[in-house]
Amino acid sequence: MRVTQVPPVVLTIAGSDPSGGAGVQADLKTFTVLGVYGTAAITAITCQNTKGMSDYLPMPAQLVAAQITIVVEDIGCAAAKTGMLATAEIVRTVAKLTRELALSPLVVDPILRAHSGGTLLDEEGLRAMKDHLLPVATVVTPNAHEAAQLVGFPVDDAENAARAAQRLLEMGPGAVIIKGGHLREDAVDILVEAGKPGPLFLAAPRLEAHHTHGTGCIFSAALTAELSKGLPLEAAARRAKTFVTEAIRYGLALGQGRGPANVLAAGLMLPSW
Ligand code: PXL
Repeated sequence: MRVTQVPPVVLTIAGSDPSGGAGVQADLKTFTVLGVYGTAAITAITCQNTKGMSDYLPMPAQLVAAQITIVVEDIGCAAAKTGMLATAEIVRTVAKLTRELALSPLVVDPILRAHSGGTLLDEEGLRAMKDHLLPVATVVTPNAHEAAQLVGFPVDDAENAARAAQRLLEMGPGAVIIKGGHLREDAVDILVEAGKPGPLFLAAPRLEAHHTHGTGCIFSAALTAELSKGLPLEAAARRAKTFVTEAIRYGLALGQGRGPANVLAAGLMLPSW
């Protein structure tokens, strides 16, 4: 008899990007390349390509809840992440289900705006994120712009990013990683963890890259995949950073705008994972 070992099951709760570079599509590709089994609850259908987003339709919150529940009750969940949540009601529903279904570890990628500028979560959603979702997150992974909106002061260098990370930690998540891609200097990520001395600075050279569509989603998906394998947070964060750096280095010149970062190349560059 052949015995097949099953990989860890991971869940993404995020929006669909039909161009395949960000959102649920990026998450599932990243999960697959990193050797975990991806499941997905869709929060919104976006209409976008490499040039920008023209429209989106949020799903009813109860349909998001039903997707999560039917999957997790059947095949379980070794780790989960949230991406675009679209409405305050979806944010509150996901927070409630996180408690009820004991979704853990939970990576919260607090998507607020599209790269092209459109709002993906409004003011009420931001409030719900702070009040309900951050307190149940294992780790929250904002970029500098998202961190600034969450804390209410500018975040544009390592010093104020470290202060913002500490402020976000006080909102209740187990840890905070502020991604350095939008800071003025090197692409240094800042990690603070509750109960540990910090902050920790995770450095990487800044790449002159154009094809970067989906990098935020790829980082948080890779982090979720590595956490699902049982890695401690710092080790998982270092791997996720290396993974997304390689995906950016080999970004794909697809479409007429910003092409997608390349998770397949990243997986091939890091085969021992
Ligand atoms: O990169 C943020 C993001 C996340 N999820 C979806 C998106 C975008 C940006 O456009 O479309 C579905």
